[in-house]
Amino acid sequence: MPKPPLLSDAERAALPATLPAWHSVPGRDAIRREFRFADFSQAWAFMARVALLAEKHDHHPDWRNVWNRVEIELSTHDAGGLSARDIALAKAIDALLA
Ligand code: H2B
Repeated sequence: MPKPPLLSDAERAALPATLPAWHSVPGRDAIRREFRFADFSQAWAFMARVALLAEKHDHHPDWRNVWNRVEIELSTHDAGGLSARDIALAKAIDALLA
């Protein structure tokens, strides 16, 4: 895939409205969201669904799981920062829980 452009200032300014649950990451051009579930089994089931989404998007999260908690960070490695691919994947992840 060709290297995607980084988000414009206008696209960045729209982020709090379009992805209110996601926050910027200090020191990295990325967005992150933390999820909490009832237990590990539910967290892992969610991760399995995100993994399938990531494959479909050919775009993969940087993430961490501690028992019932899943932390997801999105950034486009190929572009060295946030691109439309991160926004698309974040929206698709949010839609899993809607
Ligand atoms: N995921 C993320 N987060 N950033 C990328 O730049 C990226 C990816 N690139 N998944 C894709 C895969 C690339 O490495 C493959 C070759 O398409």
